[in-house]
Amino acid sequence: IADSMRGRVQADSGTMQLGGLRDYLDKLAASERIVIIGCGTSWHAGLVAEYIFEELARIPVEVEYASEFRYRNPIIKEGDIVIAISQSGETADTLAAIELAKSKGATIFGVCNVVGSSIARATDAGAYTHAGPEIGVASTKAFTAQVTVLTLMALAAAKRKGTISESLFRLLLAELESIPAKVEKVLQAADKIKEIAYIFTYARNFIYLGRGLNFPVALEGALKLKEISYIHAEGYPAAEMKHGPIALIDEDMPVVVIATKDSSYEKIVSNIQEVKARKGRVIAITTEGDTHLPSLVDFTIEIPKVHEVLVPLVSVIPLQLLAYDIAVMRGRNVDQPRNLAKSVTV
Ligand code: F1P
Repeated sequence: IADSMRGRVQADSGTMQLGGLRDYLDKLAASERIVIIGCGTSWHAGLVAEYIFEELARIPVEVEYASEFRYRNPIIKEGDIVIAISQSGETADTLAAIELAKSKGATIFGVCNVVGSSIARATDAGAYTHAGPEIGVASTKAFTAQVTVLTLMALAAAKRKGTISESLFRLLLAELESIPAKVEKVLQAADKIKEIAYIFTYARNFIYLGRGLNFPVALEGALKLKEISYIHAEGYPAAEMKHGPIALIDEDMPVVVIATKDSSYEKIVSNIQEVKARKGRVIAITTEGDTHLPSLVDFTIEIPKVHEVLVPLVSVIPLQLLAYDIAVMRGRNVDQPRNLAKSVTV
């Protein structure tokens, strides 16, 4: 195990420990800017973290594909914190981006699944997700685990900075503990998700829409579908739809909308109305007990109520299942999709 990443992540309602980061928390809290790098699903986890760090700890965050960062001349100053996220810990683009950021004086934090991996060893500090490596190629549990670790980091920074109230801090820690049970609940909707997958097995395109923290989840849902079923899918912030993608909508376009009951609910409902007015077929991820959306959309998949800051941990699950079911129904090898490598080391 890399010395710098020897930490365990634990959350209970009273204490919080990020072992491998503990010595660096002051630095994290004092930072004026955080740059998050990663590829694929790890980049999406970084996008979720951007919302959470900015909301709770009020630290400006930029999120960049490591595969782009490494080939330009990014402005990194001494004192900047770079958080590298990687499931495998071996992604060549992320490793190269770390080396570049290091050469410019940044402190590097890592969030990795694989103990002792190259990325873990290249960082100054970090936390293992302890989710274990993915069995298949496409990242699924890694996303949830990465977002959990990043949320704990943001909470720790927010607590040190005093940008979060004690009551919200405790509420979010308690809510984090309730996530496994809520995920279990979503898994009980597996049969319904299968039925929806059956209807759309041979769709040629999909659009995924979300707002706020559910926007990166929309990107992730689209990526899972592309990776394992080879269906063309695009994710957009719901409000971006009117700036172009709306031209694609007709009765042959399934649109997956993450429409949970949070601060952007009213707005996302109006986005759904825009899609329905153009005959798009809407599959909505809704909050348990929502009686309005089922009358507006074609299909709903309910998830339990979760605090808005933590909603990606639960809202991503039905999208992963939908992609999985469609891929299986199309006869794809979900564990070993064509053209994809478990770790992209070139
Ligand atoms: C990044 C990634 C995965 C994706 C696929 C290819 O890997 O893009 O998100 O599902 O496996 O690699 P990593 O740096 O998170 O290991």
